[in-house]
Amino acid sequence: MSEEQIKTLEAQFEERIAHDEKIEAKDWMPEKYRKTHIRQISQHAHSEIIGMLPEGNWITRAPSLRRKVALLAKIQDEAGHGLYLYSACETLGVSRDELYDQLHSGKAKYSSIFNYPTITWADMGAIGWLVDGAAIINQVPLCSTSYGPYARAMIRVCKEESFHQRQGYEIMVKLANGTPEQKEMAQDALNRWWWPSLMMLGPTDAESVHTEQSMKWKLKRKSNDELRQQFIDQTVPQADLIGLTVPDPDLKWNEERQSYDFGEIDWDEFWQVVKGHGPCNKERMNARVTAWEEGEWVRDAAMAYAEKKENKKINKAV
Ligand code: BYC
Repeated sequence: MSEEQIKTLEAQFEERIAHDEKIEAKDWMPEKYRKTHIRQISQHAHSEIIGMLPEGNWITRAPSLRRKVALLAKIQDEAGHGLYLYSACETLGVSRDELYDQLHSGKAKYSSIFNYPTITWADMGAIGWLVDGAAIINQVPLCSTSYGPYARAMIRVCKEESFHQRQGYEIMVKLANGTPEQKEMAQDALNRWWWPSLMMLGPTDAESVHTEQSMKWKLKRKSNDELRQQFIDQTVPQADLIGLTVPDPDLKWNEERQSYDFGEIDWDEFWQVVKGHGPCNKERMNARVTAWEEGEWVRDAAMAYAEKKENKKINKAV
């Protein structure tokens, strides 16, 4: 293709983005747009898959049958989210095997939040309330992202995430209204998950390398700092309502801005976790790679069965 032709296609592409038209898999798109989407969608898919592990740790120890069923369903939803997202990513011309390989070799990123331990039952409440809460705030704008397959996957994901958030908050409400020990457990979980949840929304706008371009392409519809502020403003009143204290001495309602001012985030901790040095990075990767290797016979058996069925069909047709 000549340079002139590419320029024309680029101009048409920008025009479509400006008119909020969805870009579909078979449409022409700039190579950088395709690569940026593969990066973000695959990181998102990996986060859903690795995100099952901290909660999976509590399935056998859920305090009642009702809690166990709800937790199992939530984790299963996350597996589903990972699969929709891998499928959306594949429409951009990358294979599922390549994506898994990037995750298992440690080349691909996944959300920092899943590298923290889940040490009490209250952590199941805190994850649903705070982590899924932050995820919804980040993902609702993604429902109107410019790439069609990603936007459509996000609509379904968001519907399920809002149940997850309520499930988590309900656990926190119960614990906060329980015995002093239970309330203390809820407060301890909030203390440990609050700051990592703020970090999960990504580096500050000043530090974010991709935001500017991603906003132009309408991949991102809001910046990391805007989403973080929205999360804080939404979540602090929820903590107040159940008598828990957000662990930030600098948190203060700002009458003028009609928003909360908040304390300094420890960005060194964030980057350490992103670089693989968080409390559970190694444990998460080991668990994932082991599950993948030990599941090989299941994949092989499914493939053998599918091939056998296919051969039968062909033989019948002949
Ligand atoms: N953790 O320029 P920036 C869930 C990286 S799953 C690790 O701001 P961008 C759930 C970033 O990748 C939730 N790395 O990037 C599941 C970039 O590095 P690369 C996951 C992070 O993309 C189970 C560099 O830092 N949600 O909901 O414009 C149970 C510079 O950042 C993180 C999604 O994935 C992080 N937290 O903005 C419960 C949503 N933050 O790629 C819940 C989709 C940044 O250049 N993703 N980095 O090597 C997004 O919206 C955006 O990718 C982000 C980051 C806001 C996360």
